[in-house]
Amino acid sequence: MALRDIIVLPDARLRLVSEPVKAVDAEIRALVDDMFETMYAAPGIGLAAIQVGVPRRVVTIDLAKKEEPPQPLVFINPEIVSAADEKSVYEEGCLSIPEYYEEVTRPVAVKVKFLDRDGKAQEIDASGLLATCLQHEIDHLNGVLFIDHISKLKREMVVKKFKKAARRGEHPKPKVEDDKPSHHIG
Ligand code: GNR
Ligand code: NI
Repeated sequence: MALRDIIVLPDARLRLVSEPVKAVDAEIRALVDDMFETMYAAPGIGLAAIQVGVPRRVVTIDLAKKEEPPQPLVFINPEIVSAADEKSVYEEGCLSIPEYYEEVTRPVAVKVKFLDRDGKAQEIDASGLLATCLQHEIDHLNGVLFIDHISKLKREMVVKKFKKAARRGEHPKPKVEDDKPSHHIG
């Protein structure tokens, strides 16, 4: 088990379309173990392999609250089979866009087929936070970020902020909501 580094905006790898897993072997299970360790340490409720720089279709999720026992969920090659017409709004965040949060509208429920960590085909009817999180993670596998679902103005402001932080070699934790013209901060 090892902690892996989480890549952040504007890392171009976040825009890759991840490749399907051909066989759920020891290497994939080691990746899954590292993803859980990294996700719990962050902490986050979900992680896609590309967020640790691995362009494979692997997702980990754990929605258990701090005081509850862990409920680790693994989704390999997940595919949305169907989505509810009804939408829900949730304030999302992303470990690859640290400290930025915005409301995203998505289907309130999705049916997802996937392989489990034994390589066995499974299907799940997800609703609520699990549906939101699964859609957020499956987006990552397709190079899509939650900021792609918000207004262009907000998205461009976030991307600009992270590009500037990267140029300056800053630890990428800008506070986008208190954005001020750069001449005010030097
Ligand atoms: O930790 C996370 N929280 C979260 C909150 C609302 C909607 C989605 C998420 S997933 C996120 C971790 C992450 O970046 N996964 O890709
Ligand atoms: Ni994310």
